[in-house]
Order: sequence, then C-alpha cells, then structure tokens
Amino acid sequence: MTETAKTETAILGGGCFWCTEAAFTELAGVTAVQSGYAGGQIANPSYKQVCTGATGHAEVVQVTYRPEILSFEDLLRVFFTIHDPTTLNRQGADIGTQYRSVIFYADAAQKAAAEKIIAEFESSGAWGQKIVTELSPAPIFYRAEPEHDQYFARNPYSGYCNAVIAPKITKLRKVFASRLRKPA
Ligand code: MHO
Repeated sequence: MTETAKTETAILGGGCFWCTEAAFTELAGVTAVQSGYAGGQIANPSYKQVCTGATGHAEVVQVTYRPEILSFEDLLRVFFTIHDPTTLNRQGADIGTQYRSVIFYADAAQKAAAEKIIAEFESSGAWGQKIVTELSPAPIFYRAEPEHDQYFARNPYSGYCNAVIAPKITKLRKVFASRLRKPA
C-alpha cells in the first residue's frame, strides 16, 4: 500500500501569474501550481475584470507542495527572489493592485514564517528597500481561465514571456539550482 504524501498549499501573488506559475513549477517538491485570483470584492472574477484593477483581486498562484521536500520558508525564499517585493502595486511595467505582492497565509504558522522571511530579506538588503508585501489571511481562491494554464511553457517566445518571464526563470535556475526538479 502506498501512502499518500503529505501536501500543503500556499497562495502567493508576485505580479503576473504567468511568471510565478512558470517559476514555481520548476521546483522539486511542488506538485501543482494553479493560476487564479484572490483578495477582491466579487465572486468568480474574469481575467478581463481583474485586469481593470477595479475588483481588488490580485493575480496569484496556488502552490501545492510537499513540505518534507520544500518547506514553506524555502518556497518564500524563492518567491522573494523571483519578484520585486519593494514596488507597491507594481512589477516592472505591470502596474495596478492586481500585481501587488501578497502572501495569503493559510494559518498562523504560515503567517509567522512569512514574517520571518520578510525580516530575513530586509536585513540582508537583497532588494535594498523596504518590503511592501501584503500579509493577509487566505480568502477564497478563484481559478483563472484555462488559457492561463502553463502559459509560459506554451508561449515561450511571445514578446512578454521572452522579455519578462525568461529572465526570472534564468535567475531562478541560477540561484536555486539545487532546488530544481530533476528532469524526468
Ligand atoms: N501586462 C501583461 C500582463 C500579463 S499578466 C497575466 C499583459 O497584459 O499581457 O497579467
């Protein structure tokens, strides 16, 4: 009889979800990454609605991971490396509350871990400025439309993917080489 491996989930917003989905998918210990929306005022928002910034949702990913392989703290270290947590409601050219940096924590342990890793990155001076990442209890997560699934994998040469996502993936592979999933 095989035992089902224990998994946990985290909801993280680090700007455009095509980017964060692509990055987290590369990590060993991550079993699923789903793009979606969280933290806004209406139920079942569409991409078009979220893009206006008017609904209050952030673009997020729901990451399912095996904590004995990848701890929540290590997942956050990746999170704080692959997006800029110092620009309020903005990632590069993407501007608006839908691109805010946010950790929607599932419980008190995730909240405490988030506070710890934020302090770690602030004191290391990695970003040189104050971290503005929002920390809020996890609200309802709404899946994004299927056309956003594996967006980078399916559209690697589109202008945005090439200009914005590819450099993040390059950084991830360099900084977290030892944490990448082994090729199948
Ligand atoms: N500014 C980009 C963002 C993509 S992202 C999934 C675009 O509109 O293509 O929000």
